[in-house]
Amino acid sequence: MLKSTYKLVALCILLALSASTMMAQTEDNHCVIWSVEDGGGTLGCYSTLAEAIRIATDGKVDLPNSADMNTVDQALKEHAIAEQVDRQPNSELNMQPASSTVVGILYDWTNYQSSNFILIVSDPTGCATYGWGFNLPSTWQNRVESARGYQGCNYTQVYDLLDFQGPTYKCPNDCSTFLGLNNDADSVYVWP
Ligand SMILES: [Ca+2]
Ligand SMILES: [Ca+2]
Repeated sequence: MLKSTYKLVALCILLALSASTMMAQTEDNHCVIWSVEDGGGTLGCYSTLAEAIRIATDGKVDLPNSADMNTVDQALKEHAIAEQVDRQPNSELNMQPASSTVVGILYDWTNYQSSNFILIVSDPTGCATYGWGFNLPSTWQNRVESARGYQGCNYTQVYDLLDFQGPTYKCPNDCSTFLGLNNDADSVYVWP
């Protein structure tokens, strides 16, 4: 009797563990993080790229959840141009900058495929004058393989270790592969 109770408890634990693993796999697909300069906090992970981008841009880039990578890429580029127009001296929106701006997207696989990690900053001018650093959380370390930059961020530099240390590779946009540092980066800098 005791033995079968143990078996039942073990089975329940196993089921609970596999359920949480499956949940983590579906929820961890599209994550959003602030730069080190902005405190480095996370805005969480979302089940679709469109939803993550909506959160990352305060709803300014609002696409259907079915939107693919290329649609999102195009919308972000158009949004960057619109933000530049907004900052013209005569614009009514000039006094209301976005509270978060996407400066880059990292991808789990080469050629901008699979899960992604969205880099945001509080400065709506993005990389207009300087670069931004990001320490990747443990679930995203040694994982990314390609990147695209936005808002004037023309280069992505990956580092093997946290805090921009260790072997590094600086890649111009669009960066379809980090070559020898694929699945190695723990921190990233985006540069003008
Ligand atoms: Ca990977
Ligand atoms: Ca590493």
